[in-house]
Amino acid sequence: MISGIVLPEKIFLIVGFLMETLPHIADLSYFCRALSRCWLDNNKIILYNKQKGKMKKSLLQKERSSYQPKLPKGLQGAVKVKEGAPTQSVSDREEIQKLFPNTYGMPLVEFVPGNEANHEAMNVGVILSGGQAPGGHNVICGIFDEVKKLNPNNRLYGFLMGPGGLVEHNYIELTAEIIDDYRNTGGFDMIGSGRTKLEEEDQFEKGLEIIRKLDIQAIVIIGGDDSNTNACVLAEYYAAKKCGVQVIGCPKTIDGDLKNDQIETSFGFDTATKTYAELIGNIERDCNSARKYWHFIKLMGRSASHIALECALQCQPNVCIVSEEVQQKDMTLNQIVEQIAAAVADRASRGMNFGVVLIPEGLIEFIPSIGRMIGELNDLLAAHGADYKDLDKEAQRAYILAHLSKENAETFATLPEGVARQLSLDRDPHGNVQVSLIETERLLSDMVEAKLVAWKKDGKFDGKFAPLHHFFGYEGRCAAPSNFDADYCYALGVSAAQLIANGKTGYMAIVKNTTAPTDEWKAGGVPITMMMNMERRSGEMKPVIRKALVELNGAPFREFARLRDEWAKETCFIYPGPIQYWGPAAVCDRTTRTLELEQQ
Ligand code: FBP
Repeated sequence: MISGIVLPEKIFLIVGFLMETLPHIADLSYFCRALSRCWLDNNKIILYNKQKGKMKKSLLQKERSSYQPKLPKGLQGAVKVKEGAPTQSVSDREEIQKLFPNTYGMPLVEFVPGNEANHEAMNVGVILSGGQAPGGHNVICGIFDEVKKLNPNNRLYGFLMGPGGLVEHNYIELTAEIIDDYRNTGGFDMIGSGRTKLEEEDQFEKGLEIIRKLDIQAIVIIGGDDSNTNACVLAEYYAAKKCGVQVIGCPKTIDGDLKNDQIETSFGFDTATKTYAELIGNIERDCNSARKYWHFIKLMGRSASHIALECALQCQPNVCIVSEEVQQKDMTLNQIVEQIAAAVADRASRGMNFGVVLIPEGLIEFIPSIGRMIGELNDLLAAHGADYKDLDKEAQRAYILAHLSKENAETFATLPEGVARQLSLDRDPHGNVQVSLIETERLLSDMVEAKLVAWKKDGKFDGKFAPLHHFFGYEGRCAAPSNFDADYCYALGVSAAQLIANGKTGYMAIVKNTTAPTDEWKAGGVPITMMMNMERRSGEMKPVIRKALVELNGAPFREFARLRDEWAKETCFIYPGPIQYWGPAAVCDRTTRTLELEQQ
């Protein structure tokens, strides 16, 4: 294998090996283990360098790499911990406490300026989990810079392709050279991501093997609600076994649904919504120029409608459906269709045969009758998935119709076949329906069209309806982080490193007061158990972090509800344009409308 390696890499391999083994020259077994480890590690880095060598950086990427994220005062120099009162979970307190006896009830933590102190050397591992979100690389850069600042001998290991990397022992050491390549960039490609669910004891034990081997003191899991729930379970497991391994979480997801009294926003939401808003604004302008199409735009957000709502506030489309409202008003699919068709017909009556409709990706599960049906289907697939999987398409449909209750079977039967099929496919490893695969935008526009044809016959519609379809999701998940996300993520990384240095486990890194100037942000940590409650997952009650849905009495929704009738009647489009990285702070450092309105 060595013959294929170029000279500097050979030198790297040999020097690394000698540094590792010389102090232990008398111990033959250690010597052999170290030889194989050096060999594997270096080959991974060689592979990484080869791949990197083929990719060129854009001009923006080059310029942007020198951006120095701004830090809150409490994290700028030496740091001291200020502890608050003990905490309680948001509900189901007894059950959660019983399940997490070692990590329940810990206090909130805030970092404030302190005095310099000596820190023993420590190694840290980091994992990116779940869907990509802009800023993930900056979290890792923040962890790296802070652990090196605490002690230059500290090492940071990145587990590859998500939590699976920990279990399968796939990792690289993150060196300054690697880190510098990814500063302020979007994507998770520094170490990759995955959706492996860490929940089984043998996974924890496999993880422990590599943690011991690399002498890792703490693992940081950067993920959404499900991944942070797993981080908490892992923290409890290692604490119960007194392994001396800390686990820290970081709040990530473009969906914006990992937020509560302690977490103001999940990272990535800011950049992703600004990216979608740019695209929606461009479509609105095209729409207002040609005046002949209705654009149906589905937006990511597996459950909550935060993304759709934020984009609506930024772009003022003619219609935006909010799943949480549909659920609360107990609306049927037909009522949603009528609402959109009414807007189309009204605008047509005033000569405007064009418009823009935003649809949240998770809508289908929030239509109460369909939601109930999916709930039963989830339990059915969890219990009988094995027999069901081997059947062909037709037999699967028949199986479901035969096993669902009468009401739910009727709902299933009324759905277009493609949609019903998508709902009966495999769940992701966390038991979620893969809603990004369901073409809700097409389903709705087809049904609106059918309704308009009927209304035309009745003389209730006199216009044209030419729909176009779009789905914006993956377009925004790896965008170059906005200044907000670049700063926020870096501060989260630094906080995570500080939580580790201060001996915390089962905590999530947090940064608050984020609508104030960065200097005034407050960094710290929240015990993950504080955000938990019991929910039904794959047929069983499980402790999970409560997902934050759009609150209909919250300021963002109320603002939308105040304005939406006018947006439907008139053309009130706003064209936000692309994210700006340099220029006036009012443009470059602006947060989301959601955060502005919530923090007002
Ligand atoms: P996370 O919750 O892991 O952050 O991912 C959210 C999300 O981007 C959803 O908006 C979307 O439904 C889903 O991921 C898509 O998943 P995948 O990347 O596996 O296609």
